[in-house]
Amino acid sequence: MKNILTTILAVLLTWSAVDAQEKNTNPNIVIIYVDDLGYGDLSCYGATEVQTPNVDKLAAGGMRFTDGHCSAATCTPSRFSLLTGRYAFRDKAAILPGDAPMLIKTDMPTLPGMLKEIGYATAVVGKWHLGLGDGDVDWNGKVSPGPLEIGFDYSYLIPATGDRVPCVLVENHHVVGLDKKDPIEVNYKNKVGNDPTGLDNYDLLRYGADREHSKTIVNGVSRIGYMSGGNAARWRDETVPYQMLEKARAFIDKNQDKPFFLYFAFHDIHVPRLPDHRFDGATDMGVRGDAIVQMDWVTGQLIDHLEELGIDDNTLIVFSSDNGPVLDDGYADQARERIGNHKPAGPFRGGKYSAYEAGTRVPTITYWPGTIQPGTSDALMNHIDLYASIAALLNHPLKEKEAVDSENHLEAFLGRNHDGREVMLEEAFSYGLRMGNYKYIHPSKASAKNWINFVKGIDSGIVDYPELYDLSKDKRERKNLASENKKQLKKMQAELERIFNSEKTR
Ligand code: NG6
Ligand code: CA
Repeated sequence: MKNILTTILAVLLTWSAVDAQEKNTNPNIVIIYVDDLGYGDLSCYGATEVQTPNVDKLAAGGMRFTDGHCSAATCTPSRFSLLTGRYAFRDKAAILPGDAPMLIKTDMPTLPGMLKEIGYATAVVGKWHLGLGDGDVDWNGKVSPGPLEIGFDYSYLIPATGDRVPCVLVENHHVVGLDKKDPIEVNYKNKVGNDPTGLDNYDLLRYGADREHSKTIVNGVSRIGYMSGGNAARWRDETVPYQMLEKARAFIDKNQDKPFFLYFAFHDIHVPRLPDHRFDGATDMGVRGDAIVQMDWVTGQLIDHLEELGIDDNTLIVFSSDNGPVLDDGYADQARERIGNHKPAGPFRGGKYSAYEAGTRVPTITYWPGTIQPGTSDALMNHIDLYASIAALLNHPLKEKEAVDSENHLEAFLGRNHDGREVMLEEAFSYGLRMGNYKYIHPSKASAKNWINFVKGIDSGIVDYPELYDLSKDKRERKNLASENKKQLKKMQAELERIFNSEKTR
């Protein structure tokens, strides 16, 4: 009798497993989002001073885009657009302080929310920088709202950036490893507690820093903002990549039998650049180059893991970056001095913060063995379109107010055509607009101009006259055609105006 029952049970279990497999044929989706990685920072995009064999493997086996863009030249707006399919200007998304409230409202449709609705297990592991809490976040209690309130089932986060307090990791709703007897206090205006700051204790620092980055010292590096307490929970920058990798692997393991969405948001190669010592000297460029190699290694570990589980051919990987490159971003880490022959922005003008091409034109690769045929595409692509394109892949209709700026370019993302966008906004401290190979930059009086031009040493694209370039002849945006091609200029100005005044519906 017992044997018969066991057999029946075994048959039932097998049936339900087969049933589950049949239901779950949707591909896994992994977005690997590097921080501040420039167009020229990978060997598959022409770098010679650093080798990135793991990302190169994605490029060689997938589609490598030469005109792929994040939506903005800084982090918060790019991530906002990636997850919501909305241009950042609509919701005034700009670089956030580390104690900012959650930027994505909980009733706003999101990419993870859509995927969850379709039956995906969803996770974000890595840098968040989209705000947490509703205005007075309680780091010692429940940190909410956050990713779990906008469609993620699991989150493991650097709350803002590596250079901003609080320097603790947040898993789901709680700070990891917090000793309640040593509560965290965060203040972006006034000093709290007795921790040394960079301003007063220069001798304790591993790197010199600008004034903004000279507040509370954590792990030998002064940060933006003050914090006290939470000593047991404070991160060690060198270990964070391994912790992220472990959490990502665990999420994949747990959900390998059903479709999952993993948004893996690297902290590398943002400042402070503190790669683990095993990568010391991996390049001749110092920590910025070594952080690229670390990022490449972690990417390789993720790919290996998918292969080991035998799910790589049912997984779409999108690899890209949240904005263009920067060398000196607040710390004296020798990135500028040791750059040598390396060209972080490749052939393009500008970099992070800039309205010129290098602000948003970043490495962009899609990889899906067996489905995407290897190749290179010059289609005009933008991360903001992943939302509508993934919806199309899954035959999921979008609602009227969902992802209003996201266009379906699935065929181009999969390399089946090279059509891409006809018109594209590039958001920075000023605005750029692409129309085919024409590039327009809108006049601006943004006050960030001197800071970007002279402190960061990056051409900001903040100019008080209109600029027009023909990228087919002038990749580096050198010859301003605004006065000789008035017709094109007017057309693009009118289009920009139309975008700014457009309704927030599809
Ligand atoms: C800037 C920081 C910079 C970096 C950036 C955000 C100063 C002077 N500079 O305000 O170091 O943290 O914000 O970078 O504060 S991003 O990649 O997250 O957009
Ligand atoms: Ca960034």
